[in-house]
Amino acid sequence: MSLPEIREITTLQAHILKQEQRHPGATGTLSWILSALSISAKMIAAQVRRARLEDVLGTVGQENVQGEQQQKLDVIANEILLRTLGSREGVAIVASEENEQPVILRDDRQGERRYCVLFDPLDGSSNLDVCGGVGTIFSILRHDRRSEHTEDSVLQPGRQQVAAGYVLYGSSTVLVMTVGRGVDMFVLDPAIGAFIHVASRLRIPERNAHYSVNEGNRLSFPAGYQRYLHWAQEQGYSSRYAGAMVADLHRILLKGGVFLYPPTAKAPEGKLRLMYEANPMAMLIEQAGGAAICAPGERILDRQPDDIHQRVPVIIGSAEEVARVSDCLQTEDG
Ligand code: P6P
Repeated sequence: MSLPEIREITTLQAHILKQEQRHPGATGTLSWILSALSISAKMIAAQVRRARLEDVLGTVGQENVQGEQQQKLDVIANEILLRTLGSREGVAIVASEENEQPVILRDDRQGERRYCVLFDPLDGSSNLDVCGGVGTIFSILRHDRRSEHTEDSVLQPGRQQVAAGYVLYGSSTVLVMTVGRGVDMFVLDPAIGAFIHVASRLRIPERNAHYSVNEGNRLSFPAGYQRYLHWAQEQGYSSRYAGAMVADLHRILLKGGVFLYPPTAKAPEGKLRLMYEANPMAMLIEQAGGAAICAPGERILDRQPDDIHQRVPVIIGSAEEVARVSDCLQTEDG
């Protein structure tokens, strides 16, 4: 797959500053937040790379708010993000998969613009023990001072995001992000400790005979999803599933296809969290020319949240592939 060619060597830091200079009214607040996320990614990458050596793998023996076994690195990654973002004046609220409630850092009603940063610190962390891909997902919203309760400022639909991205700790450490003007990709060069810009204006292929779903849940999928999987297998589609949304969607961003997490018996609303998994990934894929829905005719980015940890069904990927799934969901039982 040929990526849009990059001619000059630019680091993530330089790219952030270049984007800021394009907006004369920019205060630099968002740049500082993106810089904090970059530092966090480097620190988490260093931890992930040495996990087995420093025996930080495995669980801490307690569950997180999701009722999932917390991996030691979940806790470490969460602490890194809370501390780097906490030092940025422009951050009003942070919300994490690992924290039951949003953390209010600055609650002033006047003053310069501030932001809310939501994140899944280590998505797919159960892959750590087997050296599988894991990732950090982040979403940035403007802080809404009009909220009656400060913490409700984070309950905005995904279309309000000002930036979104992920870091994939895989065979290399890749950071993919958007500030609403296309999708850029960076790769960490561990020799110099910098993210190097490798692609801009990324476009997801319009089609690819490839789907990504946990087939183990298939018997409890709603009929429309069963219809789609039957059709895809009759067409000879390939199936790939890493068990980490970031790893699966990075593959689909670069090669095309569709990622599904339907409602299941265990997760009737779907498993993935709207605010810090589905929304940021939906913004990225739409910015790359793809589609992201939670039901036929309903964009994920239009779903109005009422709880920071709410879950949502997810159909994300190439526009043509998402449309095929949507058609199968709408076909009457017949
Ligand atoms: P399952 C990881 O736990 C995660 O939140 C996503 O990253 C991933 O896509 C999904 O859950 C995997 O869930 O039920 O297939 O193991």
